[in-house]
Amino acid sequence: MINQRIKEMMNRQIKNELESYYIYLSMVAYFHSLNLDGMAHWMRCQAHEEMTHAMKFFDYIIDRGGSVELLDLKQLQTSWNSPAEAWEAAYHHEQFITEKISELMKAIREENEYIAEPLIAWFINEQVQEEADTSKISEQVKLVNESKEGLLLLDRELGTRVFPAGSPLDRLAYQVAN
Ligand code: OFO
Repeated sequence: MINQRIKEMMNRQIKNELESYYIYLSMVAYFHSLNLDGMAHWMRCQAHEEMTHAMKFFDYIIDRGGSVELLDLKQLQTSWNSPAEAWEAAYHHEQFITEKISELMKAIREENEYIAEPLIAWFINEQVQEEADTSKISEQVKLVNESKEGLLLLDRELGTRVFPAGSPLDRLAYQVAN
């Protein structure tokens, strides 16, 4: 049976992951509005991935005999002043998620809930990647600055991202591919 404190934290983390989904989806719409379809595509993949993250916690709570509680999502930012600002916001958001995952690891150790450690260790590795990706793109967007050619080139490159898993609601697909 899942420890009560860990269950509550994981339910809050489902909300955080769904808010990640929501904010990245909002960025998809923003990038499309600028005709930056490659960036929009990259963020679509990212939003999709965030949904799989939420579902990992969702399924874990159920597997451990706990109850999933879906909390209210807060209204998030829907527009940015520039692509650079949006990418920087994505990077800061990932840093916030890393903080939350680290708090979970700390709590798991305090509560001796070691059975949850592999799941949280997976998320810790994932955050290294997610911070690195968003920080790199954010810096690249700053580098090209006002150059429309540079921005279009970067947009094209980001449009090649491939999301390997199937539906985020398909447990087998996301467990294997993510
Ligand atoms: Fe973007 O991170 Fe989920 O966990």
